Amino acid sequence: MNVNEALKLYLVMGSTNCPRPATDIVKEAIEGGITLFQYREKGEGCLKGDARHALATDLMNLCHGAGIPFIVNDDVQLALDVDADGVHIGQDDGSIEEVRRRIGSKWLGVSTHNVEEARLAVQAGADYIGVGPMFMTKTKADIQEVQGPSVIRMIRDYGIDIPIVGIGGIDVSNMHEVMVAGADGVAVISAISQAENPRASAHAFKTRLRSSKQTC
Ligand code: 3NM
Repeated sequence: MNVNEALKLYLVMGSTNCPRPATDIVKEAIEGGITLFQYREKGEGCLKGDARHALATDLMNLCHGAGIPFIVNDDVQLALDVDADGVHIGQDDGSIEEVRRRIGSKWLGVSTHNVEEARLAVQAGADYIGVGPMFMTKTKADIQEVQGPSVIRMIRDYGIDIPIVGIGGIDVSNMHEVMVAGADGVAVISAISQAENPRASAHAFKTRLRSSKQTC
């Protein structure tokens, strides 16, 4: 699968984002049509050690059973241990070049917030960049200032053409703005992981994405 195809509907989550078992949520989200998954085990009460490894393996098996690539957030060693498809890192997670060296040809995603960070991520060998926060979010406390989808437009206007996924406060009602700004897809945590019906939520995103594509 191409990276830009996979980025269309990117579910990001770990056990702390879920009101129910993470495996149930991911199973339902897969049925609803997510195209990529990132295991992001963070925050108070997050799993560590064997439990973290076990959940990563269970979620990766669910994803791979459905042909969906499995990415690990930050934890390069875990990604290598379970043989994930890729790693996603933030600006404070060490050198991008060093992570690239460790993971070889696995996919590498980097969180960016402006043109300069995007430029450096591309130069260091990222396969895709996340750009956020698109909108206000309650899910991540230490977010940068919300600049909205226009940051993606600025990054595209600068000439950066690698796959881009928008993140932060995205729901079905505002995702179109992210797509028309030049994103290949949307990354969401709460809109799917905390939805009453994750399957229906993912399905609604997919339906909206199809109509966005026609107008992009
Ligand atoms: N990164 P939700 S915003 C993990 O701006 C993350 O880089 C962000 O959660 C960034 O979809 C964010 O629930 C949280 O708003 C996204």
